[in-house]
Amino acid sequence: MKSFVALAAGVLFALAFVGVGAAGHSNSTGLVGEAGPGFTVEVKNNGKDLKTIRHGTYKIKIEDKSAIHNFHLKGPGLSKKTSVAFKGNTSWRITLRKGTYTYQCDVHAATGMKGTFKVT
Ligand SMILES: [Cu+2]
Repeated sequence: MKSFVALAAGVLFALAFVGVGAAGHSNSTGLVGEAGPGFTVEVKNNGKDLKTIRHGTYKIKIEDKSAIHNFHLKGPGLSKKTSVAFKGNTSWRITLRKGTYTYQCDVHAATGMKGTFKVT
């Protein structure tokens, strides 16, 4: 009886853990690239501005919030972008290698609508 209680507690703990993980995912967990609606472009990881990240394969959600901007991510072995006219959400599977990656709006990069992060 004692071991059954322990087992049941373990299963409940595991279920609670999975539940928390799933809830976290719907709350912008992971990488998000955002362009617009103003003249801003950013990449966040779990809600914080991304500065550095380990190399590897990631899923990144792209939120292109304006038809006058696009979101372009480029760096070692990678160049992916939404079109300027596109407005909406999409997601990419990307492989990040060691180095520096730049994200920008191609139309307004020259006026500062860009940023970088490092991959270690
Ligand atoms: Cu722009």
